[in-house]
Amino acid sequence: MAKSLLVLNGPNLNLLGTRQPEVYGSTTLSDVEAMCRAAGERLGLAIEFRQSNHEGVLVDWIHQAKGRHSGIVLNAGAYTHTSIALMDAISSVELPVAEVHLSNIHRREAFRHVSYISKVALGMICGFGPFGYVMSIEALADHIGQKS
Ligand code: CA2
Repeated sequence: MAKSLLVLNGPNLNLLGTRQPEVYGSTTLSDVEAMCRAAGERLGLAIEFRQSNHEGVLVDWIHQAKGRHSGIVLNAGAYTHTSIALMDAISSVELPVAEVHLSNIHRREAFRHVSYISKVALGMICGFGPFGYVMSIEALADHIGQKS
């Protein structure tokens, strides 16, 4: 069976492409999903793509990834800067996590400079818009030794 990656999106990312295009661009979350699926196909990886506005739901999905997925691409949205629960969930599953942000969080407000996810992620990509998701998938594919 093909290896798979879980692509998880946190709060408000369902609004992508519909509000604040000056900050987050005009690409919708469905467009991002299509880009991830295309990258997965190219690399021979199945992609499961999800979004939730609820912290506990994201925690549950991270737990369930153990044994089902080979890695996680995570844009935790604003929970990035607050959630010890998500950090602990990532530590507990021992799966490689690529943290991704559409915007460059280090060019923005000081409260966005702190990431609890970065403390446990394999690596982090930010500031490249939706292409960051594709880069994250490629980085995880390389990390898990997936050859296309
Ligand atoms: O840059 C990113 O990807 C963020 O994770 C996006 C979060 C933000 O809180 C993080 O600091 C950085 C916000 C996602 C909200 O997305 C929206 C999209 C369109 C309209 C409103 C919100």
